[in-house]
Order: sequence, then structure tokens, then C-alpha cells
Amino acid sequence: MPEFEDILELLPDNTQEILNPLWDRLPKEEKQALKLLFEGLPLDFNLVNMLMDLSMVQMKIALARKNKVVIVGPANVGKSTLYNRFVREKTDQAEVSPVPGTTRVNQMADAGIFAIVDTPGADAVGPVGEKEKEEALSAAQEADFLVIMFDAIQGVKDTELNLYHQLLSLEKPYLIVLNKIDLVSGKHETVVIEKAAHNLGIDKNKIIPISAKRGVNISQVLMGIVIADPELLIPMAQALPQYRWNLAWRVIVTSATISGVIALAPLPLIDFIPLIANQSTMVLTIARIHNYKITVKRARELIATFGIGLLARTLFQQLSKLGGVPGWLLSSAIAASTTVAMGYAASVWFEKGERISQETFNNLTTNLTEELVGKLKQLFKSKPSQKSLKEALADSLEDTGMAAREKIDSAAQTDPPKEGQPSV
Ligand SMILES: Nc1nc2c(ncn2[C@@H]2O[C@H](COP(=O)(O)OP(=O)(O)O)[C@@H](O)[C@H]2O)c(=O)[nH]1
Ligand SMILES: [Mg+2]
Repeated sequence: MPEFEDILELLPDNTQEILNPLWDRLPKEEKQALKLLFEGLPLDFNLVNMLMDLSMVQMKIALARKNKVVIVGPANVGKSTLYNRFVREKTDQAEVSPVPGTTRVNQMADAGIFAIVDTPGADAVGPVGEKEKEEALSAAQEADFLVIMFDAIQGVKDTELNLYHQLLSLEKPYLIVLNKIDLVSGKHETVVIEKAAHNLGIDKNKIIPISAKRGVNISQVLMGIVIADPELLIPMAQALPQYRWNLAWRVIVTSATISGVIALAPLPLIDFIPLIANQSTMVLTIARIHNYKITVKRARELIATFGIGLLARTLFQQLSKLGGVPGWLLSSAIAASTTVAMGYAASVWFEKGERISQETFNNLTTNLTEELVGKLKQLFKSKPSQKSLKEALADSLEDTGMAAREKIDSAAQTDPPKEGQPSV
């Protein structure tokens, strides 16, 4: 997992100089907090995109007022392909083709917390393509940030170098990407990057090798753009806790459905070993999402503090007394519910260092069990297959609305942090 500094390092020195005053305006503590928030962010493009969506909620501004990120470079290097990776609305997609000169005018689309601009090839030498070049340079002139793209196969020659210097003279913050890296065999990759860097007269770690077509390293580009502007960084950072819950929730749903299926076997509810193994894995994964490193032993201890075994047995006895609910259904619903409650408790623990109260834990489990029992009873007149049960549980959990964390938070209380927490 790259750290904040690793991403910052991708930006050219002169861009870092432009950015320093922006960063300096941020209070020291805020800078530190932002860095910490970003550490451990998994650089998967889909996840970063999800974070962008969440950030948009924090930053509801019109397209016209968003920062403009302009992709600029020679014809046919893959600018429109990269542009399409960033645009949110399918209808805004640009035409991509192997024919140079496909893009003739600038086009702008919403890319979430910034606006993205695609430009025609800007490498004209003669009168042909001169108009396109002017068009591209005018977009670059108005840019808040430039993504300068070159082609890994074409490399950087005089024409590219001229364009590069012309773009630098605009004194905009920028980053450099070398596209179509997928066409270079692994063992030649370093050589190709070094050569381009040498021709540009820069350090090789200032070039981000990407494949716009295959989606390689696109999140680095995205994070580079975001890190370059604290105004973009702040909504993203604000969205991070929400994002972590979104990820954790996915893990919780998966684990809870597995728990439900484990309990479907004619298992005396006394046998908690497979359930605890499943829940331990879940707790470890949630810890990872929050950038905590814990041992399996510690995860088990955390689970044990909530006395899930006893709670499950009590619930089982109480609810089976009411009658009309088959044992398999009850144990399955209870196993899934305790897993969800445990996932929530773990998430709160790693995020805030607070243990949710036993009462909250019990209420959460009881309410959810009742809800699941109701749903499963309607769906299944007899014992379902594992697959059907998994799907039904996953759907039912989505229906609870718990994917929006506020819904649980508002009902939950926490015990004040005790000594030794959360240094798990
Ligand atoms: N192999 C490979 N081809 C790419 C990549 N990005 C774009 N292309 C192809 O390169 C051609 C030109 O792409 P396009 O996005 O239209 O380039 P533009 O002229 O810079 O906008 C198309 O045939 C794309 O499919 C890439 O990362 N790898
Ligand atoms: Mg194009």
C-alpha cells in the first residue's frame, strides 16, 4: 500500500513548489490528519472511485465551478481513453479510435470532485493539425491541473519535447503519465521509463506508467490529482470514514451470510468454533480496512468480550418458545445477526477506540434476528439450499439500510474508552 508521501513524490518538483503554499495554508494538525487518513488507502481504482462518489456528497458544486483537469499530449497516445475512465456519465464518453485526429475539439465532463477535459492531439508540426494544437493549448491555458500524456511505444522525441516545454511554460501543476505500458514487456519497462525520463530531463520516478485501456495505475493518477489540491483532498478525507464503513459493510455482509450458512447445518448452537473462525477473519479484515494490525488471538479476545455464545443461546431459547419457527431458520438468523453486530462493534472499535455497550450489542443482535426471521420465514417454507439462503440473507441485510452507518450509530451507545484501547 503506497503512503501519502509516495503519491506526493509522483508530482514533479516544480509542481510541488506550486503546491507548497496551498499546503502551507492548511493548519499543521489538519495536514497531519489528512496524511493519516490516507495511509493505508487501498489503491484499487474501483475503491478510489467509490471514495470519489462519497466525496461528491461533501462537495456538491456545479460542474462549471469544479477544478479543471486537462489531459494533454500528442495525437493517438490514449488521452480520450483515459478521459473515459474518469467521466461519470456514460453519455459523456469520448470517441476513441486508432485513427489520429479523432478528437478535434476540447470536451469537458464531470469526473466527480473535479471536471475532466479531453483535448485533440497537440503535436502538430505543420499547418495540418495546427488548429487542433491551438485548441488543446487553450484548454491547457485554462487548466487547474494538467495530465501530460506520452506514449510508451512512441517515446519522447523532439516534437514531444517541444510540446512538453510549451506546457511547462504555462506554470500549471501537472503530472506526467506514460501510457500503453501494457504494450511493453515487463523486462523492458524500466528501460522505456528511464529513456522517456532521460529525454524529458527528469527523474524516472516522476513518470507514472499507466495503461488507460487496461486500467493500470489509474488510481495513482487520480490520487496524484487529488493530493495536488487540498480543496479536493478535504472532501475526500471527510468521506473517508464513510468509505471505510462501506468497505467494512461489504465484508460484514459476506461474513454474515457465511455464518448463516454454517448455522444451517444441523448444528447444535453450542458448537461455535466455525462461527468464531469466520468472525475472527471478518474482524481481521475490518482491522485492515482501518489500517490496524492485530493478531488472530486479539481478534478472538475482542469477539469474546461480547459473550456471543451466551447471547445466541438465550435468543434461541426465547424465540423458539414462541413456536412456529424451525430451528435451522432461527440458528441461521442468529448466527448472521451476531456476525453483523460483531462487525459493527469491530468497526467502531478500530475507528474510535470505543467499545459499543453490551446493551447496544444485544439490542442490535435481537432486532436484527427478529427482522431476519420474519424475512426468511416468508421466503422459505422448507429448509433452503445453501445458495438460496446466502442470497436471501445478503438481500435481507441490504434491506435493513445498515449500509448507511448513521442508521446504526443513531441507535448505538458506546462505553467510554478504557485503558489499553484501541492499541489492539
Ligand atoms: N495497448 C493500448 N492501447 C491503448 C491504450 N490507450 C489507448 N489505446 C489505443 O490507442 C488508440 C488511440 O486512443 P485514443 O484514446 O483515441 O487516443 P487520443 O488520440 O490520445 O485521444 C486507440 O486505438 C486506443 O484503443 C493503452 O493503454 N494500451
Ligand atoms: Mg482523442
